[in-house]
Formats: sequence, C-alpha cells, structure tokens
Amino acid sequence: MIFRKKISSTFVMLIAVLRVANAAADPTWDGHTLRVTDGVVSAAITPISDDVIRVRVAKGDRFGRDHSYAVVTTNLGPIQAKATIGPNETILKTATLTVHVQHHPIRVRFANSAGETLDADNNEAAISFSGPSFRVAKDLPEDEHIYGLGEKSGRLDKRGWQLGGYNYVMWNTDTYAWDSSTDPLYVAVPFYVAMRHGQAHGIFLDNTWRSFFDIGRQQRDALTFGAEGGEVNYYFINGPRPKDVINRYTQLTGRMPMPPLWSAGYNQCRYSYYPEKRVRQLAAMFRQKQIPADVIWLDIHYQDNYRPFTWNHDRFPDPKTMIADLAGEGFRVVTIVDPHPKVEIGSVPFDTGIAGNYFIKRADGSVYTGKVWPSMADHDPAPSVFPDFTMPAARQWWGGLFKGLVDCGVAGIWNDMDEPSVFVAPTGTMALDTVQDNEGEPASHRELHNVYGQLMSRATFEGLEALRPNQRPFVLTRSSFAGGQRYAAVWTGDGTADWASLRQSISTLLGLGVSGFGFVGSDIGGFVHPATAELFTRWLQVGVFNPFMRTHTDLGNPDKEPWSFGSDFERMNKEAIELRYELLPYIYNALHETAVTGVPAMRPLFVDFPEDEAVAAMDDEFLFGSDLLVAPVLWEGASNRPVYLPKGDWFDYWTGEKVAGGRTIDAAAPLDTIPLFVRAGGFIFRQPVVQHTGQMPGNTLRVLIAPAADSTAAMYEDDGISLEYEHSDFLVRQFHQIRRDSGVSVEIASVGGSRIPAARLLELDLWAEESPKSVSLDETVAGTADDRRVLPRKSASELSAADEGWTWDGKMLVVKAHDNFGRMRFLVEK
Ligand code: MIG
Repeated sequence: MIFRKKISSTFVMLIAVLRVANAAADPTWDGHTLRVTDGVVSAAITPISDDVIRVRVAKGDRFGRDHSYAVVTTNLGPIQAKATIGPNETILKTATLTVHVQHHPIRVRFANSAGETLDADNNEAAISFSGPSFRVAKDLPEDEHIYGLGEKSGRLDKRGWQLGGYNYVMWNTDTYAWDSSTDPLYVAVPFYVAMRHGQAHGIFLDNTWRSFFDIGRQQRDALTFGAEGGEVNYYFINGPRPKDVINRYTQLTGRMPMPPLWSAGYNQCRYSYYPEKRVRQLAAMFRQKQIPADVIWLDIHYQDNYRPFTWNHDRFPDPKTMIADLAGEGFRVVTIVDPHPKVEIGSVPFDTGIAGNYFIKRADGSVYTGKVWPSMADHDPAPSVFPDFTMPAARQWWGGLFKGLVDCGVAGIWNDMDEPSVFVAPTGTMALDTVQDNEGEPASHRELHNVYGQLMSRATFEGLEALRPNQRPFVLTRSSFAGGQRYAAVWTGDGTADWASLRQSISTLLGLGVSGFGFVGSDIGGFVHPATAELFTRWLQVGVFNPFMRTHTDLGNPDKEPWSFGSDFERMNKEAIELRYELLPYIYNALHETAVTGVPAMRPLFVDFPEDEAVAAMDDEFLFGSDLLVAPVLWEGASNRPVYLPKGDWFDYWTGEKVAGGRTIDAAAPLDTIPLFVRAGGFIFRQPVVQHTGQMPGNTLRVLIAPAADSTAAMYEDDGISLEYEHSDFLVRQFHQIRRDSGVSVEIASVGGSRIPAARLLELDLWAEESPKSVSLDETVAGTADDRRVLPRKSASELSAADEGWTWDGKMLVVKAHDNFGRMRFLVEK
C-alpha cells in the first residue's frame, strides 16, 4: 500500500522540518490566479467561473505541464473574482463562492454566499505528498452523501457502502464476472458529487494516474483522495442543485453528442452471431414475430482469427450484400473492433502502424507485444501490438483503418478490451513501464493506463466522423475516463446473470450518469451464465429504461433472444420492447437533454428531489427524464414491490390512478408489468409501435399529459442521423397545460429550430373522470375565441380511422388533429 493508513507523527515532523528549510513567499494575485507557497507545497488557485474553482498543488514550486485528456474548456463564461490577501489568509470571492485560503500551512475551504462551508480541507491531514504520490483530506460531515466516481459496484451513496468496504480505486480493469464488491471496474471517473441538506457540490480530480477515494473508511469524518503520481489538480464545482453540479462538470469535460436515433432502439447481441445465415435468420425472426429491433451486433467471430479490421470470409462471404439486405429490413450492423492488431508482417494495421511508429514501446524502445485475442487464434496465433492513442497522429491513423468496415455499410463500432486488457500478464494489462507519446511529452503506462479506452474511443469516433461526414458516429466502449462521454456510449462489461447483478446494474448505471456518462446500459439478462426466463424478462423491463438498450450473452450460453424462453415470456418480452418503441420520442427527448445539459436520462431520484432525505440513497428505483419514475421488479418471484414516491402527486402510468407522494406504496407488478409513475404535470411523448426507427417519420405523435394546474415541457426532434441539427434542422416545441374548474387548455408552440417533420397526426391523451362538453382547436397566431374550431366527438373505433376528433372511454380523453408543427391551442371544456 502506497498510501499510509494514518499520517504518522514522523511524517508530520518531516513536514515541519521542511517548512523551516524552505522560506515561503508572499501570496500573489494577478487577477486570475492566487499563488501561495508555504515552503513545502505551492498552490495555484484559479476561479474559472463564479461556480468552478480550480486548485493545483505541487511539491516545492514545480508545476508540470498544464494538460488534460478530460477537460475540454476552462473558459466557462464571465467571472468576477476578487482576492483580499491578509496576513494569514486570503479571501477569494466570486459572485457565488468564497474561498478561504490559509497560507501556513496551506488549507482551502469553500463556502457559499450565505457563509456555509461546502467543502474544507481537513485541518490535520489536508494536503500531503509522499514520494511521487499525494493525498488530499477533506472534512466529511456525518450527514453528507457522496455519489458518482464513474462505473462502480456497490450502492449509489458511496459513503454508506464505503463504511463497510474499502477504498474506491481508479484503475481500468477487465473484470469478468464482476459483482457488487468488485473494484475497480472498466471506467475511471475521479469525480464525485457531495450532497448535504439538499445542497450539492462536486470535486473533480483531473489526474489520470491510479487514484483512490477513501470515503470515511480510515477516518469516519474524512474523505481522502489521492493518486500515485502527478499533481494535485482538482476542480471544486458549485451547486446548489445536483443538476447544477452535473451541468458544470460536463461543461468542463464535455457532453455526449446526439446519438443516432437507431442506437436508442433495441440492440440484439451475443458472443457471437455467425455465420451470415444465422444473422439473416435472426433478423427475419424479429420481423416475422413483429418484435421491434434496430441493431444486430457482430462479436469477435466475424473476424478472421480475431484480427481487427478483417472478415472471416467462410462465415461472411459477402458482408456488404448482407448488410445492404439487412438495411432493407430496417436493421443496422455494429461490429466489434479491439485495440490489438496481430504481429503480422504483410497485414495493413501492423505494417502501417510500424511504419508510422504508432505502437506503444517498452522502456528499452522496442515495440511492446502482449497476448490477447490473436494469440488465441486456431490458425497461426501470434501476440499483438497496441496503438498509442495518446499520439494524435496514431489516433488519426487508427480512425482511417475503419474505411473498409464503413465501406461495407457497418453502422457503428464496438470497442472492447480497451482497459487495455492483456491475457497472461500478471497485472491483466500491459507492462507499466511501457512508454507512450502523451501528446508530445512521453510518459509511462502507469500515468496513461486510465485514458487508454477513452482515447481509443476518441480515435474511433473521430475516424467515423471523418469517413462519414455529416453522419453521427456511434461508438460503444467498455473502458473510458472522465470526459469519454464525448466519444462513446458505455456498457458495464461482463456482469453475471443473477438477480444480485440485476440490482447492481441499476446503481452502477446511475453512478455513471451522475459522472457525466449518460448513454449507458448493461448486458440485458446478464453476460456470464445463462439467464432464467424470469430474470431475462425482468432485466429486459429494466433495459427499456436504460439509455442504451442491448441484450448480450457469453460464448457457450444458450441463445438469449426475446423468444428464447417460450411463448408466455415471448409475449411479455415483446411488450417490453414495444414499450421502448412507444416511448422513443420521450426517450430521445431525454437523451437530448443529456446532450445539452449533461443531466442523464436515467438518473437517481436525488437529482430531481435533493431536498427529500428519503431518496438520498435510493437506488432500486430511478427517474427516466424528469417525468417518469421507474420502479422495476428486482427480486425473483416478486409480483409486487414497495415504491417510494417523492412529495407531490403521481399518476400510475398504466391506470391513470392518482397517487399521493411523500410515502411508500405497494405497487402490483405481475411478471408482465413494470411499475411506472408519471409526475403530476408530466408530458410523455409517445408514438404507436414501429418495428424499427426508420418507420418513425410520419408516425402519430401521442402526448400523454398528467394533470397539474399549470405545467410545461419541451420536446426536441431532428432527423435522427445527420449533424444538420447543428445548423438549425431541428424542432423544439413547448407544451403547456393549464387547468381551471372550467376545463383544460393545452397550448403548443414551436420555440426553436426550423425543421418541418414529415406530415403526421397529433394525439393528446388526458386522463379524465368525466366526459368533456366540447373540445376545440385554435390554430391561428392571434388566437381569439372566434378562431376556435370545434372538434367532432367520435367513438373510439371511428377516431382510430379519423384524422380529427375526440373520444372518451370513461377514463381517458383522446384528442386527435393534424400536427401543424406551429401553434396549436386545444381547449377542453367541462
Ligand atoms: O475476452 O468479444 O466484455 O462483451 O462478448 C472476452 C468477446 C472479450 C469481453 C466483452 C464481451 C464480449 C467478449 N469480450
């Protein structure tokens, strides 16, 4: 263990001796950065916005290169910062924060404008260095909750878990059959959100070395983080709401770009689908059974002896024709590409990589080789070389290698093994003293290990972007680092097909979401071992509300398709996937919110209800978007479950029944039912079921509106595939309901973009206990009473065949009209 269990008294004495030996200089403030040295360490504290303060601390006074793979900009807008340098302390003030910097020894404390301390260095331990490593100790109040830290096992509230556990470690690792106590996993994000009394802030340690976070374990009232090398380089991020913290963190590290719409559909994978005939049969089965699906995934067996960028032509004689035929059926194909070309003179990746000097080197300068998949090949096995993705030219070269796959029509790329994973090596990864370019300042794998996957997915993303201009790249990666949300969706690797892993998948995905990764999912049904029918169905129901929805299973397991478990289960599985497609306009809208604000679609309740202490640690139910609360069944044999509803009114999605929140209810949940609740005033954007996303244009937009006195929501849409939305080819519409005793009005207005979608009908679904007297529509800009058109009342079957009118079935009022994509005002009179 590199980090001491306790700061020993000798260590403290050593600091005292050093302090005497080095004279400290007076603090300086140049209008941007406060510089302080206490003789042992130097600190540079820079407010980069009113709500984000950067803290750098180095041993002595030597700061290294200012460089980051995570941060995209520190230009976060206008800022007014003032420093008042006193004899013992400098007070730095922005519009919203006060930073107290003690000079001797250096201690930092952040307070809000009301003077409440948000984060403070632990007075005793604070900042210390030991050899190349450092640690920072913060006070951890008894009632503070800690979230995030990327892809983690255990519970949502890291603190609760930590008390019985261990340090959280950041070191990307291939963890086959991981469970709720495995750490670290595949993705490192040294960022956490702290919340106390409903007030949130965040700390992002921008350091790629192996790092650790000790949350009240060694010392109940201290949160300690540190790394094996590099500088103390962290950002304090202000709230006060959790959404503010996530928003600012993703302003700093970037947000996921709009994904292609098809990738938000249903994805079917296994290890591995082959040969071509099998793939065609699979596609045909979906269409024949009318179970919606958009994507079929090809795992490593499509390749020739596991060599990246090849096809096994015995299994896939004509991939281009196969992919074109599948496209005709509305399917896309995603193929896996791992980071380990085979050592093989005469093969393009190896030859061009050697020629360009793009592979990682051993400490002695020779090319590093390691055994991964190509060494397991039946034919002519050989070790692999590893592209150095920290070299910009190597990233560009790697991106260009996708040309063959893109020319075949492959729609997206799946990056696996990019921790990187190396077989046979004792560490499971490459030698730590291998050397990488590090964007011009060579460094060891020890420093760069954690960014391997992030930079591989970056190279893949940028390659696809260049090869298919004006189309959104789609990349899925197993490994990543802070900021990796800019390049790829993430799945949680090789979990197990058991109920504990299903439960675990939720807190892990919620934690990823809080950590900036909003486009995430777990292997539906679990990866390791076969799934039981019941487990698969329940997992699929959870998967409907994973931002990224993909079924996958391990080599050797029986098939895991929606129809693999008999006809009863097939019906329920079909219903779950149909629900995904019905909700796609809402899901896509929530993904857009992530792209714009960083706030994940699948999110913990505390994000929207920070003031409700009851939800602070809740991770067996969650929100999808702001208006849906999802309480999936996570226990074998259960046919009901307790559901906590935060304060306010909720509506049962299935029955429309109004349920008062602020309490726990018992929800019925037979095997074909997912307990789902709509927040009062919520707007759920839906459509009739389609078989794939290609069928969406022209489909009716169905808007379910949960009652409230006054509520609004915005809905975003675009072409789902190109980058034209960056040039205003999108449409944002504002929906506004107002309820009075006399009735309800629903007003729709276009508030952004210039897109006119394909002609379609618009349907409003309103729960109503009595039949309205009349329903009218005003489509004029001015909107006086005279402009209203009364819509005809119809029977349900008449309405389903008609373009305009309304019907009431005793519970639900359904109103239909042509969508004019502009202003529409519906008036329902009681
Ligand atoms: O060494 O490509 O997590 O999803 O099916 C195993 C084969 C490599 C691990 C991935 C898994 C994938 C499998 N891969």
